[in-house]
Amino acid sequence: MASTAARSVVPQKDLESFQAHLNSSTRILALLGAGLSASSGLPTFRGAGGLWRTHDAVELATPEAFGRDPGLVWQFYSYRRHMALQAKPNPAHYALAELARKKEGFMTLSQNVDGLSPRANHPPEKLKLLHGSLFDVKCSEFFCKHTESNNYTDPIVPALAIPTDESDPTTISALQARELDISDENVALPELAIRDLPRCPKCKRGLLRPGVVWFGEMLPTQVLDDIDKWMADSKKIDLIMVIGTSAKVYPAAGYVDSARAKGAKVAVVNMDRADMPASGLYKGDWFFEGDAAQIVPEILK
Ligand code: BV8
Repeated sequence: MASTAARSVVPQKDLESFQAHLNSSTRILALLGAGLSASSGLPTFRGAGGLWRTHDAVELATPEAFGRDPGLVWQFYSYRRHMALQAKPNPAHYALAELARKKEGFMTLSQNVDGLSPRANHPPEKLKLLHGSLFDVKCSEFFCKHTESNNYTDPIVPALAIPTDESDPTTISALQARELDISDENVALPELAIRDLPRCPKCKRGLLRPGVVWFGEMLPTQVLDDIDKWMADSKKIDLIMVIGTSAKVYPAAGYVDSARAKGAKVAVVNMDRADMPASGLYKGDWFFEGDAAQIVPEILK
């Protein structure tokens, strides 16, 4: 049976010119956004994915929201932890990890907090998580510096367990009881008492909070320093790939301009050509339109 070569999703001319540049590049940046994980089943941050129940995700991702209603914010993050743990890295996560292993001067800047790049064995020294991780937690008390990394306990406390549909007599055991979709505003959200939320084991006073960077918060200083060091290198930057991001969140999006200022060509991978900022700054030298999970493995092979 003749083998059916995988249908190329990228115009041959663009593919050839991009790959020629990639192969001759030594210093390469990749800026990743939620679109990279869309094919792993995780909703993006804006557009349809940006709403959680009746809340705009951007509004829940703030210290003010946590101060006002820590239970609701924890239910939002516990749901995302649960979904991210059910999801799997897709071929694009693996292709980027592979390139990072092959190319000495490669650095990935990810805005994603879903843990999928680390689970695709992306070399940690070449992966900067600009916005933290759903699987880090830290104390919300300013004076307490308690932090925990790689906390994959799901749910992190019993009160945050995803409610199940006990009314369905067909389920054989509780384990198979259907989980309710609490991202649907028509599904009742369990009431939570503050005492049921995760408490800091160190100072015993503060509530633990998700170890992500909320709007209005500084990005992790160590991450910023590492990137500044990498960027400060006198050598030019040959290429920045801008993958699955609306490039609207700063200072992350600012790295595209910084890379271009150091000579980088820009390759954009996005499902929607219209979604990139209209400003010419993000006019890519290459614009690969479509699903990152399909395009990235193809252009990096
Ligand atoms: C700060 C963690 C200052 C939480 C997130 C200028 C300079 C500095 C700051 C600002 C500035 N202007 C405005 C600000 C403030 C703000 C900001 O940028 N606001 C925006 C809304 C304008 N920035 C901040 O607050 C930052 N902090 O600057 O602090 C400071 C200084 C000193 C002292 C104190 C403070 C902090 C920002 C970090 C916020 N946290 N995440 C959480 O996840 O819950 S950001 C959040 O948005 C996610 O991390 C997400 O990754 C990120 C960006 O979104 P995208 O990844 O791009 O996702 P989006 O849905 O937007 O787009 C998806 C794209 O994929 C689309 O284009 C779509 O077409 C495409 N797509 C979809 N499917 C596919 C696809 N592409 C390919 N394949 C597919 N299948």
